[in-house]
Amino acid sequence: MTRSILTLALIAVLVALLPSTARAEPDENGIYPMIFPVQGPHYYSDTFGAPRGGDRTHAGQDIMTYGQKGVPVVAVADGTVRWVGSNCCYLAIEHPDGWETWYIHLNNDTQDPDGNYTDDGQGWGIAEGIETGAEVYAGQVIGWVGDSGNAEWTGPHLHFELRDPSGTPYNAYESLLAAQPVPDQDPTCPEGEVCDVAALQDLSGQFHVWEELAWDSTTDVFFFGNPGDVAFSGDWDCDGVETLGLYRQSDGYAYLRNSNSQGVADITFFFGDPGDFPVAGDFNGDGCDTVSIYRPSEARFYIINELGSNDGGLGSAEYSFLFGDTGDKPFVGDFDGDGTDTVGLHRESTGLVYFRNSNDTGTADSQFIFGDPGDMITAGDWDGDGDDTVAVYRPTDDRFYLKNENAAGVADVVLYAGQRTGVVALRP
Ligand SMILES: [Ca+2]
Ligand SMILES: [Ca+2]
Ligand SMILES: [Ca+2]
Ligand SMILES: [Ca+2]
Repeated sequence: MTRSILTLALIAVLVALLPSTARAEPDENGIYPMIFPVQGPHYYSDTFGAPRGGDRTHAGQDIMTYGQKGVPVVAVADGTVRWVGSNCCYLAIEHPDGWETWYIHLNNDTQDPDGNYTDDGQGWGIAEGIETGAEVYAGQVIGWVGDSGNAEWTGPHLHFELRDPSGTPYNAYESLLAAQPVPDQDPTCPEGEVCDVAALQDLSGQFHVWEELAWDSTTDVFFFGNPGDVAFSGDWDCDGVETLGLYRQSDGYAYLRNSNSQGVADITFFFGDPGDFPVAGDFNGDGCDTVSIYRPSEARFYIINELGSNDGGLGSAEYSFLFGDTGDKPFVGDFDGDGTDTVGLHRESTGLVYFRNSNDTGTADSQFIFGDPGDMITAGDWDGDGDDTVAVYRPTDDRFYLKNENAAGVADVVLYAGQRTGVVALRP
């Protein structure tokens, strides 16, 4: 029950098989693609440009919430917080295309245990961690509707502005009408099931492990190894918990750890040739994962059912077989749920995924296209039904796309993951 792997080159996106929300500009109809900012009952009419006293005109849209304070406000697109008001409560987000969205009159009142607000201006309606420079993703809660600033004597509402890269306000009315809801928030893993989650590696050598694969789920973050180490995962001590392993090309060693936490490796051994990929899994169905080898220059897998130890070598392969094409990246999974892991390959240039359900030479038992060129693949049992299915991390929009069956088509779940360099599945 494991899988590899990691990855290297980040190829520019060529084909958009799946919709991406990360990079945007108004389309040919003038609509800026976004998530709707207010997550609750609301109404609004087009008040852009309406007179507001003196020579002021209304630069945004007022999204009213029927008198309710505390309605969640989300970032409409990925971006970086550009500024937060020094007195509560307003902020701006800059998006990767240079456009900005402004969120004004967020809540500044205090709430009692019954949920009622006292109009005292003593609250803080900006979400934790939302400060200048913070990265946010489309649909992330950034604050709550209120009546702060010059809206104290009006009904609670969000004054929402969209500004082009020159800073000029842009009428967001049509874009709001066309805005999307926050993506499905159901966890991938049904209640009571045991499921795999994803661990994503970043440039600093930290791993981010989701507690569950769900929207807004928190991650456990810890250092393991060095930046650039190739990550894989497996159950090295046969206790049912899958943990990380690393292959360090610079010294040729594999470093395995038995807990998903910061610390030194529990098991180290010499791995092999610099060009080899580690592939980890339970290739003989004995309940223990081991590290085997894919040698791209030969398109050959070398299966080894024992771990190396004590800085020794990996031991000779029990058997080997040809599968795949030079340049394809290996991954591992129990694709048919029979308790034995087998190998698959991913062609990052095209998104082709193909695998076998037995560890021997032959044609693929399944093949399909999933994801965009440049995506990084892994496989895990995301829904706890016993079979491993594919998922990709997409460097072009920082998202994790998973499927619960091994077939072409759109992802079953899409989660924001942040800027990462590699992905593996594991069972915490
Ligand atoms: Ca274990
Ligand atoms: Ca085994
Ligand atoms: Ca299997
Ligand atoms: Ca499954």
